[in-house]
This record gives sequence, C-alpha cells and structure tokens, in this order.
Amino acid sequence: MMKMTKRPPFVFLFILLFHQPTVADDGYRLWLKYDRIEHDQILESYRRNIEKQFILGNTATTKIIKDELSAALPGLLGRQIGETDEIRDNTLLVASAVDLLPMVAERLRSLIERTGDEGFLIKTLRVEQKKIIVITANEERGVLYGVFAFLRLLQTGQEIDSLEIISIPRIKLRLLNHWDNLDRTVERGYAGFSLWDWHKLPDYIHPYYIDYARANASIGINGTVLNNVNANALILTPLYLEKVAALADVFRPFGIRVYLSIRFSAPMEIGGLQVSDPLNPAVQVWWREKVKEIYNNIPDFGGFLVKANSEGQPGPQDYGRSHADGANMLAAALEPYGGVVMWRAFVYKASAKEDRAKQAYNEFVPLDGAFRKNVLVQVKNGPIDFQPREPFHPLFGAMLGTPLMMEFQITQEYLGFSTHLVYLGTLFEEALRSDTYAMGAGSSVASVIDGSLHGHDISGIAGVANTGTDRNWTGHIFAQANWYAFGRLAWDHGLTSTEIVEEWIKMTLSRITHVLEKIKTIMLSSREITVNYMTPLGLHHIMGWENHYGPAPWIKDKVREDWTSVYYHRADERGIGFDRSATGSDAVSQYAEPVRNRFASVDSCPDALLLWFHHLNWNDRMKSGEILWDALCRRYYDGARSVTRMRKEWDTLRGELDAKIFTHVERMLAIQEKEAVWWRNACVLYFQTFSGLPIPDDLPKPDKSLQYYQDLSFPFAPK
Ligand code: BDP
Repeated sequence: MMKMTKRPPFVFLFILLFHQPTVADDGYRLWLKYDRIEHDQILESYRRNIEKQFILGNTATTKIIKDELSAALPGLLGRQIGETDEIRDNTLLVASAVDLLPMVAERLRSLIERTGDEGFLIKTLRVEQKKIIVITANEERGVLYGVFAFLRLLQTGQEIDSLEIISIPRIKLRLLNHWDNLDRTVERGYAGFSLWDWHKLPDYIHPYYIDYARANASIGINGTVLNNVNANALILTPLYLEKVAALADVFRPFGIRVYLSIRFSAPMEIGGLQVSDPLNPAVQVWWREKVKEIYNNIPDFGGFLVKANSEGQPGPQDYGRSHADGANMLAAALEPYGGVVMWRAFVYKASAKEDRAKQAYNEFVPLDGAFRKNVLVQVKNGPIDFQPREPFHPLFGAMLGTPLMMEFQITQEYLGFSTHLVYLGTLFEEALRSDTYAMGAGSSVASVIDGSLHGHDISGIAGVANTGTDRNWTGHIFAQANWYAFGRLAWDHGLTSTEIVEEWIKMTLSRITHVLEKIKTIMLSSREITVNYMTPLGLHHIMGWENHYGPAPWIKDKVREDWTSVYYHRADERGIGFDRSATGSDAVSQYAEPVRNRFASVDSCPDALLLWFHHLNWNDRMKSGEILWDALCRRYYDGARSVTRMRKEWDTLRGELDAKIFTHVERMLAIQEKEAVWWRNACVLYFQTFSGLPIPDDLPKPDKSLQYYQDLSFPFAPK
C-alpha cells in the first residue's frame, strides 16, 4: 500500500489559487460575450468614457436594456459602472426620444428624426461642460438596437471618444423562418431539437427563449416564423395559439414579432369545412374569424408564411384558383390588423416537363400586380433550391409591381449540415449584389428586396434558421456566424462580408490580430472551397437522396424526374451540364439583358455557372486552356485539398483560443476533410464513367471504387 504523505494545507491553497480550471467556452453565449477587453489603452479609453450610466424609461424593454448593460459593461470594462440620475461627466445616457431630458432631446431632434421607427442614434455630446454618450431612438426597440450596436463597438475595440452614428435598417421585415415541427423535430435541422418546448408551453418559459431573443435583437432580427413551412394545421388551434402567445409575450419587448406558417387546408382539417377554396365565402369567413382569434391573443401578431401547391402541400390551385387568389384571401383577413402574408414562390409542378428552374417565374410573373398591398412574395435566392451556388432567381428582375422577399437558407442543408465550416456571408452577399438590370444597370437584388428600386412600402428578408437545442445553438460554432451574418446583412446589406466576419470573430473567438487574420482567411474562402468539392462549375442538386447527405450524382429513376441528380447534371458520353440557353430550356430568357446574353453565351458565362447554363463536351476548352474534364477534376481536387489546408491552418491556432472551442472545430474540420474527399472521389469516379478520360496525372487517384460510394447508405441521417 502506498504511503500517504500529509501535505501542509497551504499547498492545497496554492493549488486552488493557481490551478483553478478556467470555465471552458461551450458557445452558448454566441457573439454576446462580454469578456474583459485585453488591450490596456482601449480599456483605459472605455473606462474614461463610461464612468456612469443613466438609463431612462420604465418598460419591459428598458429592463432588458438595463440587464444587458449590467452584464456587459462590468464584463468588458472589468469594473462596475454605477447608475446615476443626473448628467455627470462621462455618462452613458440611454433613453428613447420621449424619455430623453428636454435639453438633450432639443439638441438631437433633427438627428433623431432621421432614425425612423427602428433606427437609432449614438452621439457624443457636451452638456453643461460634461461629456456624455447618448444612445437614443424614436422607439424603444431602436434604443435596444442602439445599445447592442454600442456594445458591439466595445466588443470589437472601436474608438468611442467622439461618436455620431445613425443607423437605420434598410429592410423592414427581418425574419428567421424556423422549419420546426410540433413534435420538436426540425426539418433540415442539424443542431438538436426545436427550441420551442411546445409541451411545456405556455406555462414554462425556458430561459433560452430569452437568450434567443437577445441574440436576434442584437443583430436586428425583428420577426420569427415559429413553425415549418410544411405546416401542421394544429398550430392554429386554441391549444397551440395559447403557446404561441406565450412566446410572443417573451419576444415582444425585444422588438420581435411572431408569425406562423399555415396549412392552406386548415379550414378543412381543423375547421370542419368541406373545402379550402379561397373564393368560397365560408372559407373566407373561417380565416377572418381565425385571424381575429389570433389577434385577440397576440395583438402584434406579424402574419402568415405560406407554402402552397408546392411539393405536395395544399393550395388554391387545388380549386383552380391562382396563387394570388390564395394570398389575397388571407391578406384580406390580416389587413385590418396590420398583418402580412409572405407567399412563397418556391413552386414547381410534379407533372411539368418544363425546366424546374423556370417554373416559379412562369407561375408568378403573370400575377405581378395582382396581389393585395400586404402580400410579399418570398423568393429563394436561386431558381432551384439553396444549392452551394446558384445564379440569382430571375423573379428578382421581373416582378416590379410586387414586393419580393428574399429567402436565404442559414441551415446548411446543401452545404455540409452542421459539420462543415462554411461561412455563408459571402453567398448572401453574392446574391444581394447581383445586378438584375430590371431597371437598367444598378438594379441589384438588394435594391429590389429593400423596396427602393420599385418604391414598395413593405420589404422583407428571411433566413431559414439553423438553431436548435444544441448547447452552442447551431451545432458548429462557425454556423453561429451564418446566423449573425444574416442578421447584419438584413439590417444593412451594404456591409461587406469582411466587415461582418471581423466583427463576428472579435466578438466570438478572438481580438488578437494574427488570430483574427487567420480565421478571417478561413471563413472568407470557405464557401468557394465547399462549392469546389461539392458542385464546381455550376453543377447542382447532386446530393444524397431524401436526407441530402453527401454526394449522389447517380440518383435516377425516382418518383419525379426533377428530384433526381441526373436530371440536373445531364452527363453523357459527349459531355455534361444543363443546357438552359436558347438551344435548351431557354431559362436564360427569364433574365433581363445584358444578364441574359452573358449567361447565354458560353464565352461570357462565368465559369462558376458554366454547367448551370450549358451542356459542354468533355473535351471543350475552358478559358484557362484546359479541357472541361480536367478542369472539373481540378476543381474537385482543389476543393478537397483546401479543406486540408484549412484544417492545418486551424491547427496553428492551438493554444491561441479557448481549448474547448479549438477542439470542437478541430474535430469538425476532420469530418469536413473526410467528407470533402468523399464528395471529390464519388463525383469524379461517377462522371468518369461518362467522360472515359483519365484523372490528370498529377492528381492522386481515389483509393475506393465508385461502387463503394454508391453502396453507402445513411438510414438515420438527419433530414
Ligand atoms: C427543400 C427542403 C425541404 C423544404 C423545401 C422548401 O429539402 O425540406 O420543405 O426546400 O423550402 O430544399 O419548402
């Protein structure tokens, strides 16, 4: 038996003092981390400027503001900031315009007027020889946004000595769309179960509802659609409406309105009617009554999101009516209360022989101008379906008389689920900046959806959420950045990806310059890398069947042609790609000139979209001089190799970041590396069966057979 030597007590004390385990970062705090500023000079300047806080107002939102500041300021500045109720030197004064001290309000009037109903003003002022920083707005949600913006300045180490910031959101409705089911599964969710604990609602308010709302408010998201677009009619029953109302009560003081996806046949399923024909008076009455009931429970209810006559969902066409008939019937019911209808344009027919990429345009353009004022048509960024790369949706350039909402997918259904590090800010940016030429040069998609190009009063943008019950909310720490980037771009689509990435890294991971630079490079290149190892040169929709996991370009002979992969890549002995020029489906004709011509001609079509618009021969020469087959192989290999590079780059950050976060990402990158090789090998081997050409000499050959990849199956992969 080992002899125990008794150590004197001070040794234990020493161990306790110096070996306290630091609390590992589990990612729960998202970008709202208020750890102390490390940089002495910056810290000094912040401490100088913020000696006291003076918060006026007496509402639930004021309370939220106080809570946020009292968590953030001591955290960031490393000392308590006392409250005051008078103007003193170096005071942070926070109040909405109505609560503001008259002498301050008077001086700021013209600036505040410019902030509208959601914007804010942050301004350094000298009042009676005292230097103060004022955060104010017309409405209190604006003040809340201002407070988060101010904290962001501190978190990102900005100068605050002399501030004058006016910020106004460019888009009015900035929404998350949750594809959450009532049984708490999440369609295309890769971060656990649904946040909404329906069973315990309305009585149990989970603390993370509040943190969810904080996170959204901090980036300006002002609405949330709680349930899946493939909706269950039960959400509209009194049982569930009471639960929805409880969530709405939590979110309201954060400036967040609640919306619901509805099932078009709800009048039959829960209302006892025989039909759900939008022109049937009984159906109209049913919806009017239902809407009234909703507003009795939720006075600021936002409205309905509708997936109708799409992928088997019921809709007005079941009765020979149009999408406009359906949307307008609901809009009429919501109109008295200020609610909106977000009618999705994601439609394509089971029977149609027409190119799927053309169908939404064909359905909706004839309806332009036929929608009521409170209807927005919600359009996915590209004409197929959230692929790693798509051209912008032609509808954005073609429906001048209808407010169009953007729908992005934040959850990475087609971009590696929550195991791949893919920063989507660059994808969002690419779509928003695309020029539709709807009204000549300078008609960007962003200017269409923010309403400025066509002068619409309402405007909106939605992101399909990637949140779930995983402790870090999004499964992958870096997936948090996609939620963040979506919100920041929804507020201001003029922000660049680089700006957003820098903010996010500083707030979430590190403020150390060389660390930041490395992570920034990884993030900014990650989407293009993913495109390369999944769907280079404009390939699309070649992923696994149903669960959409992994590569499966061989999918064919399914219930619908446009649910197969071969429909999209059209590989044959001659070549590969979908001819959407005039000699093929002529989808290019849905774009305005000169976009149409640019896509239509092989010479001017960007390489990135080549096989989206053209069927080319394997031996055709690329602009680079190499033949198509070689170029395709090279992209796949580059993509996979770049993931290895990304992983190695990450490895150099060992010891520079929180250990738990470091390891989490390290393991995820190992998965991504493995899966990138899987994508590369499976695709190259499969396409080789058509091209009959060798993989270029200098590239290593796959060590497994095509059959091996085709035999893989993942019965319980999330879907
Ligand atoms: C597809 C998803 C499916 C959604 C559909 C939609 O695979 O789960 O229901 O989009 O947006 O990409 O309606």
